[in-house]
Amino acid sequence: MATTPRSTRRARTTAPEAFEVGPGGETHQAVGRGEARLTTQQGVPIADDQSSLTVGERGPTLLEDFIFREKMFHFDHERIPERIVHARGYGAHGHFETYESLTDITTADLFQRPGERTPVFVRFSTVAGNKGSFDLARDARGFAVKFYTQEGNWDLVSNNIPVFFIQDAMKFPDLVHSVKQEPDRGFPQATAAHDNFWDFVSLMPESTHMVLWAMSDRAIPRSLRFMEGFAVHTFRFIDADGRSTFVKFHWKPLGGMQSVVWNEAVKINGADPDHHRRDLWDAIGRGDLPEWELGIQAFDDEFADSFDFDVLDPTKIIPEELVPVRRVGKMVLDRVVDNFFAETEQVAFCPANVVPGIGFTNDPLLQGRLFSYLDTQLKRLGSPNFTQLPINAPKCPFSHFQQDGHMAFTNPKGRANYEPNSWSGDERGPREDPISGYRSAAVQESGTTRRTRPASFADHYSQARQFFLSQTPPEQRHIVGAFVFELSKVETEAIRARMVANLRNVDEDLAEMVAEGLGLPLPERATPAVEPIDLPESPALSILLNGPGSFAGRTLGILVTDGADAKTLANLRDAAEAEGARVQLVAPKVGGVTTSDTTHHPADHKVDGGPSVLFDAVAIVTSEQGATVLAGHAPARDWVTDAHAHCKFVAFVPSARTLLDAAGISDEIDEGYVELDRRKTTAARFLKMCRDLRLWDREPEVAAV
Ligand code: HDE
Repeated sequence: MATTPRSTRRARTTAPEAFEVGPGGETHQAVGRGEARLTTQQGVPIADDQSSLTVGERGPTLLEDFIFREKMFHFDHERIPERIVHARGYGAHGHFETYESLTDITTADLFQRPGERTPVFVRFSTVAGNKGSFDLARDARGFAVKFYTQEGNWDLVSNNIPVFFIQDAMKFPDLVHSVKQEPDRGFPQATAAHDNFWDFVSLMPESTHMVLWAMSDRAIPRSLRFMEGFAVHTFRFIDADGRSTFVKFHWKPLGGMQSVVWNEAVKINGADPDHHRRDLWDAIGRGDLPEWELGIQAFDDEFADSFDFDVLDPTKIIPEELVPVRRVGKMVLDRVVDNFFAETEQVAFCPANVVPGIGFTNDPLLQGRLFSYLDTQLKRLGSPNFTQLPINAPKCPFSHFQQDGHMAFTNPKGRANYEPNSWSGDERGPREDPISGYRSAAVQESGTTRRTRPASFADHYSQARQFFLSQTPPEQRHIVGAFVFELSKVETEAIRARMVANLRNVDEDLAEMVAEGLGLPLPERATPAVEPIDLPESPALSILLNGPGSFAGRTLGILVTDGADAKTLANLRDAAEAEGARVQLVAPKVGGVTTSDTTHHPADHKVDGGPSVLFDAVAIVTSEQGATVLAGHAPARDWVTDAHAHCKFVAFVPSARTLLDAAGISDEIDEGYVELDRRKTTAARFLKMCRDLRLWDREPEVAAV
């Protein structure tokens, strides 16, 4: 066979083509790998990358081996400090489309023209865990969005919980120290279930509201695609006349909200620690694009003055029933990253990155954040020029006199590096823009300097109570279960008792159930700074009352064996596709199975690699013989008992009863089960049933949850 000579087969190596423009208009530094010749960083072609340079066959390595030294030197410096919080994250690109013009309340350029698209980059994260921790930790999720607008970058750095643990940035280092691993032993990580965290929050009544959210299913989302986002603080919109309107920002997932149950989260973390990032990657890859609407709650001083709570207090929400959320645009994530490090790791968000038309308030937590993020980026990214990294650089023209420093890539030409200057033409450099340049809201301030909390921040329990009472019974059960689980990991009984004493101010039943679950005598009620009041329930706070009503974007896991009925399997696949859902096959061997019609189907997982916790609903399509084999296989029995215990909808062929028997659940078959026959309508009925996501009525019956 004729072979191409090596020298012509390989692409000629050229100097790295510095920057390449991506589909979203962003720039990547392109170092082509494909067919290129392997070189050093200096561009020197490498003949042998397998062995270092030694004296003789078994002799010492030579210091002159610049190829080895360069490779090892660079490797030694590959890591940068992980984020002090939100270390574990995952990012994706997309765009934001404006629905309607908001010219009446803001000059923010991205909100002026309906239909206009602004590129975005989003990074989701957990808060407490280190970079290598697991995705399904019980934790708030970061939801940071960078809008590359035509008037500069706007970072909306949000969480999936609308309130925060503390009211003043001064307490942030204490909060974070308490939740992260304990300093003497270096564990536990990625969990708040330990003494230091509960010691801190039980001494800080202001954290109670957020603690309730953190113990709810909001803290264990099924997918990053199925959770809300909130910017927490009250911000300002500023109009062309400098007038400002208060605004709170919300993200509403168009896929509907959904969470998992705790027992499931624990198992997902073992089965697939990357569950959320894989889910996002897969969804974008298959074109099932995640979407959120951006909502605003806009209000004026009059509302702020009449509201029961201080709109500057970040431990409070404004119920949606009081100020409805107006949906002003839609974000679609349509592209995964090319390089995790360059984009997800190096992206630098900062709440101080606002654009003309958006401003701050005096929320003391927000004011502290305005300092912290820039400061931490310098430490993490090592140079004030991190803004020049392609993921951080604006996509609109920018021009300033800041210069030099480590790794300065965009270096202006010309003489002037100051202003005012009297140079002209290309020499003069940029000038201020008094018309459309950034202007802060004109706000009158006066007062005596002091360290204090305003009296208007003093009610720490009423909204926590409102949150608890607004939940459906299964959600309330989950909150109780979460408190019992977390506090049972606390070794010091006095801390458990102090927390339950606080909970008595939220709801007596809640406190009693938690005390009972801990085997703790009910402690005296903690004395609140302000007696809580009863607020109207807010249905918007429940996940289950705001479910998707659809199985679209969800995954049906089908347990299959050789000899399974081909028609039943095809019916399920068709019904799932019609519903917009995805199917994954789980088989005894990942090589797959051969169905009754002799068709071979590769599997997505083998049984213990694809436990049912990875799916939203399950089906069992086995042959008689296959079911008998699975019945003797512990992971297969767990597969069905877990699906049952996690209240999932289950479809099964009659022959699968052998497996259900062995798993001990044949007597517990309820209205969440569908026995499959060979009719398309039965499969369709099952998929329709799955729109409810879970059969919560089963929950009280199953001890495992
Ligand atoms: Fe952050 N936060 N934070 N935070 N935060 C950081 O900045 C901080 C707070 C949030 O994906 C850090 O670049 C202080 C609230 C997200 O890169 C740091 C206070 C909310 C992310 C920091 C808060 C957030 C961060 C760590 C209280 C919801 C990840 C690394 C005064 C509205 C962004 C970094 C990403 C990251 C400080 C409270 C959201 C240390 C001081 C409230 C989503 O600067």
